[in-house]
Amino acid sequence: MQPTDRVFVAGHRGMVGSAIVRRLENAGFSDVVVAGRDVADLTDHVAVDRLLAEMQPNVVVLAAAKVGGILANDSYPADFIRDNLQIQTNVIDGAWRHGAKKLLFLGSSCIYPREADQPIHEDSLLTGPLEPTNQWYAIAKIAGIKMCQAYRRQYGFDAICVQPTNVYGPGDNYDLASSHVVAALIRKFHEAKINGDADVTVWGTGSPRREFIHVDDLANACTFLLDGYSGEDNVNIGTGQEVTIAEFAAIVSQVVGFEGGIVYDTSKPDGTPRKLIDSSRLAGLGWAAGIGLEDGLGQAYQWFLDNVAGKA
Ligand code: GFB
Repeated sequence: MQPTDRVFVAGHRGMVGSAIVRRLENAGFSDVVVAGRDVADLTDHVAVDRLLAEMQPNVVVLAAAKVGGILANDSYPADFIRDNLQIQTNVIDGAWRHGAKKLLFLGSSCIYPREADQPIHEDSLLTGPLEPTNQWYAIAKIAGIKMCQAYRRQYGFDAICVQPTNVYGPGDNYDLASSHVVAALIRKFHEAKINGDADVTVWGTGSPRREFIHVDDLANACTFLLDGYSGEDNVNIGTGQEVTIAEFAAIVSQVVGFEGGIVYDTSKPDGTPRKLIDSSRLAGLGWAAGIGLEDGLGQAYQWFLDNVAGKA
């Protein structure tokens, strides 16, 4: 990938897409192109075909997806499988047909079997049953990976696939019904501090383990791979650090400055017990995450204060 390439970032309004746009612009890319839903609904193949015919990107980053936390995934299975299959099919096929030379597809660590050996190596894909709460989203993402691999084999299209671990950072979704745990707990601890509440309710038992990556690290890894990686094998993107949800809640409480207690709502699902991904393939290529969890959470909390807190 060259700074003169026209790079289409699909999903530029989302947390990951917007971080990739920032990263490309900071790296001197002068022809980064985007299209909001008002310009092209990515679930509509006619609209996507027209968009890519006009845009003629050299490189496509597919960061557009219907995403959400554990409850949203569990509550809207049809939306998650349909929207994601449509978006990725339209964009991958359209990118190839309109002459893009490279595409990066963002998957998710939930594509791996629920009981996969830890840390989860890329080769665990399709070796066992999925976590039920997010199987619909996972199946769509697995189909996207297989589509990239098929286009690479049959058409020689340089489509690469990455699997980030759980992502957080500026631009996250803070709606408690659809957010992931990081945004949810920043919001809950902040509001409890402001309201003087005695405690904060955390879903599940607190025992699941998660690995979190700051979105700026993820964007950095994506541009690193666009520059230097071309292969059929998936690449995991993680930090190698995991925490239990209980440990994580204690860290968020401290970052936010909440001094009350934590209670657990065990009527809510825990989801996958553990999903530490094995990022040694990426490390072998020469990349490592640079943002520690507490620093990253401090930045995320500041973004929340500047952009979300106190706003309707
Ligand atoms: O981030 P999260 O929603 O998704 O939840 P997953 C992670 C863990 O945090 C679960 C717990 O064990 C939740 O029960 N948790 C505790 C909470 N309190 C809260 C809360 O207030 N809100 C939320 N949302 N969680 C998602 C998948 O799984 O991970 C997606 O559903 C995607 O498909 C994404 O793969 C990366 O880590 O469980």
